Amino acid sequence: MSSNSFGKLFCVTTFGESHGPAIGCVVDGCPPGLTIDAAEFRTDLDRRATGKSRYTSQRHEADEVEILSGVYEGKTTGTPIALLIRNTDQRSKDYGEIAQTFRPGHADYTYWQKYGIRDPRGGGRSSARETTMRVAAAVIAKKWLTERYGVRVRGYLAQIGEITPEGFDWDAVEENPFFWPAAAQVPVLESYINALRKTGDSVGARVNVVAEGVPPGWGEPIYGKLDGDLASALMSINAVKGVEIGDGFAAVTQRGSEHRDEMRLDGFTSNHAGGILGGISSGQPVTASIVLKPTSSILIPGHSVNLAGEPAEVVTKGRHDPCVGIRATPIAEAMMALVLMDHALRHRAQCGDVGVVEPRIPGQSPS
Ligand code: EPS
Repeated sequence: MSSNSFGKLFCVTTFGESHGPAIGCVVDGCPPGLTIDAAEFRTDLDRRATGKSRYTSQRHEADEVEILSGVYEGKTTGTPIALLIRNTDQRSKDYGEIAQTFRPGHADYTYWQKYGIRDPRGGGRSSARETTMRVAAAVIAKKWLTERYGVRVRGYLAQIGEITPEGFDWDAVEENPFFWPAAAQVPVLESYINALRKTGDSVGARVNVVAEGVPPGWGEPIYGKLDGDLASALMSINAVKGVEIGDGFAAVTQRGSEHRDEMRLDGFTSNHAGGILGGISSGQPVTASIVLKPTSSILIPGHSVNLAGEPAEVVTKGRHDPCVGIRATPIAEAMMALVLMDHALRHRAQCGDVGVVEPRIPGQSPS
């Protein structure tokens, strides 16, 4: 299977299946001298993990990272960094029946059509388990971006089903299992998901991600646009069906006089563009939004076909998320950070000598 790597100068390759012995990644191109140790992966891996609240899959993985290479005496050496996480809580018998059928809305059918063989246990390679390694790789990228440029990447759940935030507070986001920015609504979300679980169904969600402190100049026109690479990276997250940069699809009803972000010497007056103009960062916060479809593995019986070419009815057992968007915030942050780090290195390689060009309109610094 190809296309398991992405990034040009900061290149991440992931490997492994949901119910295999381990998942892992190789991060190639990290500059030498970055201090990193295994304990630093804990926070973001826990933010993404299953089983941390009753509103996600109840699979319990320790997600202990082993650093196999590329780090000596606590510092990156510039050589490939290999990270490994052993799978410990697979329950493959849940997938006994699914091995013979295709879950509607899942990658089961397309993997089968493409390869003629598939690992049905836990969805194999198509499982969201793979996103663990994106988050792990991005711990390195986030740290480097913050230390080197003061960049801060963070996200939040911006919609679940019909519910949107009533108010906004970054501090609230990390204080509830939904990454929801309005604390008063958390009980509403809890009842919503509890009721949804009882029906055996699932629901979609929207996650917003913002990178503050990105300097102007990152991104390469024409075929290496920052927004192009960001859209591709975000779209590669399991279950993502839509990506917006800046105002995204809302731009369809806007006028040019409204959408353009006017410039004053003391700053831009708005950020409809999402911090990217002509594929290059403007110095404004880089903003993106993703839509995740409702989880396809649900308890409500659905029509399908089996391997023998007969009609079949599918009910998915196992420990599935009623809404994959609930724990997608760290994954969206990870993809944003990985793309930004790759482009930071690419900009430095080609244009490192250009330096600061005047006039420079101040961007917003991380708050
Ligand atoms: C997933 C199905 C579930 C989730 C899994 C993603 O796996 P299982 O049926 O083996 O419990 O738990 O998520 C993770 C294990 C993870 O770490 O994110 C799927 O079908 O994508």
